[in-house]
Amino acid sequence: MIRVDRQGSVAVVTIDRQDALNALDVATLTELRDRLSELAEDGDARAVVLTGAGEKAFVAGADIKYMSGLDPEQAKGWGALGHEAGRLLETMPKPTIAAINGFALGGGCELALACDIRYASSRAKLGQPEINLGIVPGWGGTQRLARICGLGIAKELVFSGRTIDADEALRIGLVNAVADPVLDHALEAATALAAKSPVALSLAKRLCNLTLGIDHTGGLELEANEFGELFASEDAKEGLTAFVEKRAPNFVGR
Ligand code: DAK
Repeated sequence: MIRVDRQGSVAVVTIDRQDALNALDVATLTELRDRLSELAEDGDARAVVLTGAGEKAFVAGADIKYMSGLDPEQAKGWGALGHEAGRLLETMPKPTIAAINGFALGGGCELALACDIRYASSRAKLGQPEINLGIVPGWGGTQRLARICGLGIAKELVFSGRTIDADEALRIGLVNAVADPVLDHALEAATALAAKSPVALSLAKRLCNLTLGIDHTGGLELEANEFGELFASEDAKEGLTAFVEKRAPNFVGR
């Protein structure tokens, strides 16, 4: 479930599915998209903080069990839903801040990348491990990671699937700061931003986003489409199924 709590004019959105380390299934992701859509229009919410419930995870990714059963068309729909949530975080006319309180892997890292600002707890672990499942990032990771950290770093992380700690995330610019408790830090920053002119802030955000250019949208569309096609491969089925069956995958290259 998704909780939305108000702290003055800051809205704190908490993804709460702790039995799966806040991994996003259809119900949770749909609810997140809907709450973000409401907050985008809500003049009383001047800044939004996104975090995960519990001590362990921000979001441990898209739900692998769900994805293991998808065909290419379903995978495209699943990709589109995640992109809607990401675009809302990226373009809503107010600042969005990720308070990364633990694992931010795969789709979890991608949601954080879609926020304007990222703060991490010293316990946080981040990465794009999709390659280990025989798939690729599908909610903007192949596009946004390069724009935030640079193409060389993005390729290394996406190709290797390596998980990094908070200090490395700070060093490569993936997070803006490491702070404990991270939610307090994010709330303090959000409260300071919420006191600024909403008109100027929304314009500042729109102008900063212009640097993304129209190719960004094209890149996201291409990613969503190509990701869906990948679900026709034996390796994607094998990687996803192997995780569900708790065994090592055997990739055959088809
Ligand atoms: N999905 C489903 N369940 C998950 C999960 C996930 N991503 N991550 C963890 N869980 C579940 C575990 O299965 C386990 O459930 P039970 O077995 O108890 O039922 C429970 O959460 C606790 O996890 P662990 O027992 O594994 O906890 P540990 O502390 O031992 O390990 C871990 C924590 C985060 C290292 C481990 O859980 C892990 O490796 N999780 C998977 C992380 C991962 O690979 N995340 C990336 C997922 S791929 C696209 C759309 C989206 C995406 C791609 C394309 N399109 C359609 C375009 C995104 C892809 C991804 O996010």
